[in-house]
Order: sequence, then structure tokens, then C-alpha cells
Amino acid sequence: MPESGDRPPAPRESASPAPAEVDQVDALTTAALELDQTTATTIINRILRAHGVVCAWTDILAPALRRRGERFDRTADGVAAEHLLSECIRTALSAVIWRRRRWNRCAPVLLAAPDGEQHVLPLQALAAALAEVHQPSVLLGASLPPQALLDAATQLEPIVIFLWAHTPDTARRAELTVLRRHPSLDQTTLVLGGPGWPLRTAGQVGDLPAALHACTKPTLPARRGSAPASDLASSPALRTRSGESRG
Ligand code: B12
Repeated sequence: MPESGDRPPAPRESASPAPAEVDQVDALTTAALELDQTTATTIINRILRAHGVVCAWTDILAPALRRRGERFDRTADGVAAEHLLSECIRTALSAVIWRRRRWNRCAPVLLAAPDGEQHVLPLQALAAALAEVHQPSVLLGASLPPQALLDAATQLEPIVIFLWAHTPDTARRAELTVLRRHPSLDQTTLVLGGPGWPLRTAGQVGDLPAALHACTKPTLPARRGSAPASDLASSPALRTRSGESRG
């Protein structure tokens, strides 16, 4: 794909990864283990250019991260390799955001991770995928205190707030309630991503394509998995699995 092209390659249905993709996951994880930042970055940039953000993330970058995570789980080693891989992916996705941004005139999508949440690569992937379709976004990154999230939301009046929580500890119901009750956010859709949110929570999306859809078509009835902020915080699903409210 030409670097300055307007359209990313069309996302394709993701089945089991093709051999070429498995090779790229292998090459990337090997470069990370060898702490070879130049090779890892070169591979990631090439993959992003060739496949676009959605396919690159889904088929190669996320599997490579999962593989690093599994290894960390099993052996508690390779922490430096995990950091290196994360950093290379973060840098490459940021470059896509700045290269591809040509914002249209609609309100932005606000992307954030709640207080204590350091896992933000999926937010970065979503911001890059939004840039590819020229949807403006504001990426506030890791560990945003609740008051700062509210201040930013009321200042920007975003079309969507997307919150990523990787663990139940950072997925707090109280923050959703505050957003829901704020009068200037009644036109804002709240979309939730990450395994921290209880299963089947209203407004939850399970992967990058669904998140991209929910953030770019938030007002269409056909949207799946997203709900107005007012529906979300009152959802009984927003309780811990043991039945206690969070917050
Ligand atoms: C990279 C990474 C880090 C980096 C994050 C860097 C960054 N800038 O984001 C750093 C090094 C900072 C880090 C820190 C920690 N980490 Co960490 N980390 C990871 C790793 C390898 C990838 C995270 C990620 O981006 N996942 C996203 C994708 C790649 O994961 P996935 O499983 O495919 O995602 C699923 C869904 O989330 C969804 N999905 C995937 N992509 C997208 C995108 C969108 C938009 C949507 C909506 C959905 C979606 O589809 C998948 C299928 O369900 C994971 C391993 C893993 N499997 O996730 C561990 C992992 C999440 N970390 C873990 C841990 C324990 C930690 C630390 C506590 C380690 C420590 N002792 O310090 C800290 C916690 C910091 C904090 N307070 O938040 C555990 C979490 C276990 C748990 N459930 O509690 C994991 C699972 C590793 C493990 N196997 O133990 N981590």
C-alpha cells in the first residue's frame, strides 16, 4: 500500500492465520527476544503498510503480544523483550496516527484507560485505525484519573468515549455513572473494551473491528455492542462477577 494512500487495505475476515502471518509473528517475537529494536520496528512498519492497521493488529501484532504474554506467564522471563515489543508497536502505531490523520469535521472519539491501567496498546491500535478512516480522535493514554477523564469529556463533548480496562481492578462502575449523569454528555456513546469489564456488559466490544465500527457509526441502529452512556452505567451487568457493584 502506498504510504500516502487514502484508503487502508480493506479488512478481511480473519480465519486461522496464514503461514506467512505465522512467519511474521515468529520473526517479530524473535527480534523482540534478541532485543533487536531496529529489526522489530522494521517488521512492524512493513506489516502496517502492507496490511493496514486492523489486519496487522489482529493477525500479527496481537498474536505476537499474546505469545510474549504467555511466555511471561510460564517462565517469568523475557520482561525486557515484552517491553521492547510493546514499545516498538506503540511507536509504529503513533507514526500511523500522525501520518494518516486528515480529520473530517465530526466530533472526536476520546480514547482513555482508567486510573491504574497501563495496558494501552489496543487504544493505540484503535486510534491508528480511526486515523486511517479520518475519524478524529484524542488519545489520553494510560492511567487517567477519573476527574481528568470527566474534565476532558466535558471539554471535548466527544461522539464516543472508548475506555479500555485490562483487569477488573481498573474497570470501575463509578466512573461510568459519573459520565452517564453529566448533562453535556447525553449525546456521547460510551464504548468499553478489554477483558477487565464483566462479560456481556452493555457497550462492550470484543475486538478491534467491532471497536472501529462502534466508534465510527455510533448513532446507527445497526451498531452492535455499543449503547448510549445512559444505558450503560445502569446496566445490571456492570457488577462484579461476585455480584457486588464496583466503584
Ligand atoms: C504489553 C503488555 C504489558 C505492557 C503494556 C504496555 C502498553 N503500552 O500497553 C506493560 C509492560 C506496561 C505491562 C504491564 C503489566 N502487565 Co501486562 N501484558 C502485556 C501483554 C503482553 C499485551 C497486552 C495487550 O496489549 N493486549 C491486547 C491483546 C494483544 O491481547 P488479547 O489477549 O489478544 O486481547 C483480547 C481482547 O482484549 C480483544 N482485543 C484485542 N485487541 C483489541 C483491541 C480492541 C480495540 C478491542 C476492543 C479488543 C481487543 O481480543 C482478544 C481476545 O479476547 C499482555 C498479554 C495479553 N495476552 O494480553 C500482558 C498482561 C495483560 N499483563 C499482565 C500483567 C500481570 C501485568 C503487570 C501486573 C506486570 C507487573 N508485574 O508489573 C503490569 C500491570 C500494569 C498495570 N497496572 O496495568 C497479565 C494480566 C493478567 C491479569 N488478567 O490480571 C497479562 C495477561 C500477562 C500474563 N499472561 O500474565 N504489560
